[in-house]
Amino acid sequence: MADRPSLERLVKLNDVWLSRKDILHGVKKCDVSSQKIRITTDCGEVITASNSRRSSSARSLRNSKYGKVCKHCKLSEERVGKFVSKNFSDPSITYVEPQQKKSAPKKVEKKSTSRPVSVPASIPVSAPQSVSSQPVSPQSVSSQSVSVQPASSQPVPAQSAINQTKEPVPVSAKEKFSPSQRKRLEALMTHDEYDLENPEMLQAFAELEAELTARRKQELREIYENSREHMLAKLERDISAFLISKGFIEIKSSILIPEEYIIRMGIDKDAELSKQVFRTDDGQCLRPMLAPVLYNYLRRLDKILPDPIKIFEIGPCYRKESDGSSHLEEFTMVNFCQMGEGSTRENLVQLIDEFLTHLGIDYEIEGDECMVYGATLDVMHGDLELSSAVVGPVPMDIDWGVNKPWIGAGFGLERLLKVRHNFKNIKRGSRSEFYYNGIHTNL
Ligand code: ATP
Ligand code: 9VF
Ligand code: MG
Repeated sequence: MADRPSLERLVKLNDVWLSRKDILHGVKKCDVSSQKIRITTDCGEVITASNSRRSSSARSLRNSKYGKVCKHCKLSEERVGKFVSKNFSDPSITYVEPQQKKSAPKKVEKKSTSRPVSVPASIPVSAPQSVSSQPVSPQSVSSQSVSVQPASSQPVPAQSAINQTKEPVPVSAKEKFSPSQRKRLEALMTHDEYDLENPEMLQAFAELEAELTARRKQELREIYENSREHMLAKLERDISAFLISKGFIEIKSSILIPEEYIIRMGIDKDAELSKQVFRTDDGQCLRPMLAPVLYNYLRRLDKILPDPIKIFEIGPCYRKESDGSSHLEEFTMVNFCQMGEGSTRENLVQLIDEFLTHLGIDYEIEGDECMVYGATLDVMHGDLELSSAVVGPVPMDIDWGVNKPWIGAGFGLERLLKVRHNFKNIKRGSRSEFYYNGIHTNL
């Protein structure tokens, strides 16, 4: 096995490529990454394949068997002959791979045994398992350019074609779409454009998919033409401007915080929230909330700034709770708080009202309890909690060196987007490679 030439080497030796239909093409250009090989044929076709010695492409090139010669590549007889009659014991050709090239792909191949090399037939909607999301290590890139698989080259149309031919005339919508087709259509719909459960839905999958794909492409092109803003980033900017206009100072602190802050927030080791914390191996963790550092700011700024102190931070928070349509492992929180004069429940409610009126979001306030603060005012939109808000002081203030009354509220930005855009799943508005402003990116 060790002397089996890499696919890249086979292409370079042979100077030809065999398509899946066994058509022999001339090779004009060959780009290689650790995982993929991208061939530009003499006839102008661009083919991407798995860059593996064990791939079917490598086997075909080793075996020198082909069906037809591509008419458009205009291959000379000499070139075809060289391919057919090539002799692997030719002493002028060395099959020993350059050292660094040999070890890097080997590692990748090992990896590929535990996961499918080709993109699975069902289209990955949100699961980050697709091969193209694998990082490419710089050492393993063995030629000019890194071949990044464009989303459009995934075998979506091929699958549609297969389903189209296999699918019998539908009796009802329920029988009409396979689970993977349904998943694909749901991913493509930004709102309820079609009721897939309705038996009157007589359009074929391929037709529907094409229609939705065209709409989504058009929307992305319009965004590129006009606003070019990401909805999450824009919401952060809007909130930031609003709070600054209300006299709050903006803070940006570290996402990595000492693990000890979690304990000091009254979250003991056995608590649910403690189990949700992502910890590093050096006593730090990814912050699950903004309050600990805001406490430190309130304590310090109280010695410097006039009373009341009004501060806020907006940024990523992390909790191990990705289940459901309202929880993300990586979400964005805004926490605003005021300490000192005017820290009353009435002012807190008024501030929340101005905040959500500014954002155009309906809400109701409910009383709740939580382990960190005790009593909270939960801001709800239907069954969805948009925020927990608190009127201090609370006993743990002593542990943070804070000794004045305070009010504060923490909102999840992705939940605000979910409500504003009526998203079924919070992922549409989150940090993601699969959705841009709620639009599926694999089009
Ligand atoms: P829930 O009970 O819905 O899990 P929570 O009470 O644990 O939320 P808080 O600690 O009160 O959440 O955090 C304040 C706000 O941050 C929440 O009201 C919500 O808007 C948002 N938030 C919290 N956890 C998440 C998450 N995992 N994904 C998205 N947003 C979240
Ligand atoms: C209320 C939500 C303790 C005065 C520095 C800031 C608040 C909002 C809490 C958040 C949390 N608390 N997810 O605290 O404003 O901390 O649980 Si302060
Ligand atoms: Mg809460």
